Amino acid sequence: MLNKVEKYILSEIEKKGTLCFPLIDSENTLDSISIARKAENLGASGILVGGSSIHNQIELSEMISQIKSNIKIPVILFPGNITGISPNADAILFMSLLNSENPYFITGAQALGAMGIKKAGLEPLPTGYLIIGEGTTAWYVGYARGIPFNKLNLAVMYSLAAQYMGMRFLYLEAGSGANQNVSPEMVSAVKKYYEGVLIVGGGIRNAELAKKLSNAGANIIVVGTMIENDDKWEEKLSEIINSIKK
Ligand code: 1GP
Repeated sequence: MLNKVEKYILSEIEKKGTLCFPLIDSENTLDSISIARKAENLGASGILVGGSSIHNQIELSEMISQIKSNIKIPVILFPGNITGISPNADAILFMSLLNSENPYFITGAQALGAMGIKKAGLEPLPTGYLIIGEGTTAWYVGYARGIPFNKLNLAVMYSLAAQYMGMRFLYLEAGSGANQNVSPEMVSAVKKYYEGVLIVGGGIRNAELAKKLSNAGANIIVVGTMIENDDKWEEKLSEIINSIKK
């Protein structure tokens, strides 16, 4: 049986087409409440909170409860490790970094975190996480053997494996602030086979690219660094959201 947040995501995709989930990194963002509020007003469907190097769970939890009291859309954890778990969120991308060379990031952290997630009543969204390319923090921290950007067939193989292992979400990740994004060609190759919710992120900063990824089959586009770094982020986020909706 699907739970509340997953049902909501599926119905939003049905209604709106490709969704945008802004990512707030609790350690780099000072103005998280106002960002979350503005993003919701601009049409974001959910807020991801997380990052590869979160170390302060108390700060994370406080930030999430403040965000939650200001918005209606779900707050979903995007953990890089067990330190990224907070009972205050609505759901968690329960991710396995499938192309890691370190079993800790494939099943170890998951086992350590599972009981806390159960006790907190957090909704787990079973997610295959694939890191494409090299040199980003997620790649380094996760001991990823990055799938080369041009090896579409490798991404397809892992994606289908994720589906066969029961993962209803798949995240193609170029890494936060990446210079190169996951290509529309890779997204469309994966989409031909993978039958779950396809999330794409890393280095997406403008509507033109977001539109191409949406046309290629992305169901959710994640935008993080652009919101943190660009003075015109509201205008650009609005363009992104408008360009990917049905
Ligand atoms: C990172 O995919 C997300 O995990 C978002 O990437 O910060 O480059 O938007 P950016």
